[in-house]
Amino acid sequence: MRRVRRASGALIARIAVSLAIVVALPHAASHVAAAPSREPDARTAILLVDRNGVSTMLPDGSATVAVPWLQPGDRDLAVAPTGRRLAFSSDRDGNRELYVADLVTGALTRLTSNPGREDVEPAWSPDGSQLVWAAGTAGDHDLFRLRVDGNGGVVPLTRGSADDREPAWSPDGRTVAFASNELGSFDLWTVSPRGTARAPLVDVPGDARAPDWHPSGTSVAYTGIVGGAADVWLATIDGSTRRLIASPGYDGRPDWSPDGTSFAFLRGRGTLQPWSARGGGGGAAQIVRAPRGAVELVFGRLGPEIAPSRAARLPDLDQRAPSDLVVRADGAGYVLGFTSATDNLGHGPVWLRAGRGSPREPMLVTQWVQHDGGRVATLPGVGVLRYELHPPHRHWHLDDFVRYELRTLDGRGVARDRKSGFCLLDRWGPARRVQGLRPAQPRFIDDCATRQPRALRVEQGTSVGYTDRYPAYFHGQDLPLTGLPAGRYLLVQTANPERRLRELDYANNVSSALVRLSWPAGASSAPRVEVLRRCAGSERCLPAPAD
Ligand SMILES: [Ca+2]
Ligand SMILES: [Ca+2]
Ligand SMILES: [Ca+2]
Ligand SMILES: [Ca+2]
Ligand SMILES: [Zn+2]
Repeated sequence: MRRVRRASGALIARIAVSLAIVVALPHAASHVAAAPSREPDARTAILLVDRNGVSTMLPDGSATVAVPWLQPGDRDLAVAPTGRRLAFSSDRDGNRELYVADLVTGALTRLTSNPGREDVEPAWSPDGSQLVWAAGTAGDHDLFRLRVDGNGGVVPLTRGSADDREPAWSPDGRTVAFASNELGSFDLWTVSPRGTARAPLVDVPGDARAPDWHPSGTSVAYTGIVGGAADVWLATIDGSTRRLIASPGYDGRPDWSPDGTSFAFLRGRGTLQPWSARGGGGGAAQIVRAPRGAVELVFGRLGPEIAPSRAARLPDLDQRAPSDLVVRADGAGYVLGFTSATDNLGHGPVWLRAGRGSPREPMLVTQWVQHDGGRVATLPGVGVLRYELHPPHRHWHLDDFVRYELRTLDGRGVARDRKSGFCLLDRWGPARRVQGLRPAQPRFIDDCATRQPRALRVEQGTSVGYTDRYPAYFHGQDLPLTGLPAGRYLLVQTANPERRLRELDYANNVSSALVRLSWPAGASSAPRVEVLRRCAGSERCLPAPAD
């Protein structure tokens, strides 16, 4: 087993975080960070996985917010009983492996390194020190156990040709329930955490998958497939089974709330939606309408740093499709310029306060998140401001607020922007009109501390309903074309690319344009760039079949 902090996951380590509540503050505060006071208690929340990533919400579906350090394709989420850590599986390093995220710092640890097999479905021990999980290849998995601190090695719990899947550690710690096809079809089994005493849990009708222990330890809810119908069933350890929830479509993947009074499950035909019901199966209701469908749904007790909050007014950057593409000569070659516009369509401002102790130190940025009632939460370590010496700027820039790339249609990068800097202000104009969005009074009308290279405090940001619009060539905002073969390319613009700034959602941060590059008068004369399509909300603005 290897433990790796991913190099390319540097962003993760930097998403530090105390979204802790601090005192109400005056509008023009003269200090940058008041001492945050932690909210001590964790809150019950739901984590929803869809094809764009992971979001959290309150159990009633309100206050949905994206989790910055999880990516599309991450799944099998399991929140530690202690609330501080999240285990999951991901193929972000090329093969599906287990990871643990620290929910306070966002720091990731990879727990497995088995390129020849998938490592999936982690389940916590009740004390939060160990995981059991399933590892193997299609049709043949086995269960294993490890200590999350890396001591003690890996202990196999099952072996043989059966497909052993979806382990769930019992609340008293004594046994692990799982699904296995050892007797032909999938049934519920148990094994001790030492790998002994493998035995059927109960005799179930039909097939059984995905068991989840009730916190009392006296029953498991599971997906039962009987006569082709997938429904949520309950098996008690005294040997009885009964159907808890049924509908004509799929009902399955039950997950008990931490207090055992309700469970979440997935329901639907084709596209699945998040539902919950009371413990006995009554009161079934859809939690929220998930526009992209739901892949997975789990309960967890989350600390205030990551728990959703109805009071937090987070921003939501929305990158408009690239516009105003224009080619010009640059030294001996040619570059492509374009306009970039990033709207804030969220519930609160992008609000950045930077500070330092002396002019010799770096200007470190903290994100401030406004809460209803005037309180503010702080998120330190979200970036660095740099004083820009070149006219007409001569003020403080945030690097890497939007990233620009030219890619081939199969996604290979062929050109990146030079380091683009940004001064976020409300002066660049209104965001595009969106129903229900009420633009705020503009509050960021300064000029990023112009001609103050020795400044100790700089505030910048974007109010709700405003945009950060940068025209072609504005901040070195162009991409080199010289030497690129004629053909079709994607111009991709990504706001907040490292996800250092906390937002409501990240799926709308990317936009792209499909362009055709040609060299009508040869490689030593100006090329031509023609826009074929423009797409907001997608980095893959691919040709329509007719193109
Ligand atoms: Ca693996
Ligand atoms: Ca096996
Ligand atoms: Ca059903
Ligand atoms: Ca966004
Ligand atoms: Zn500037």
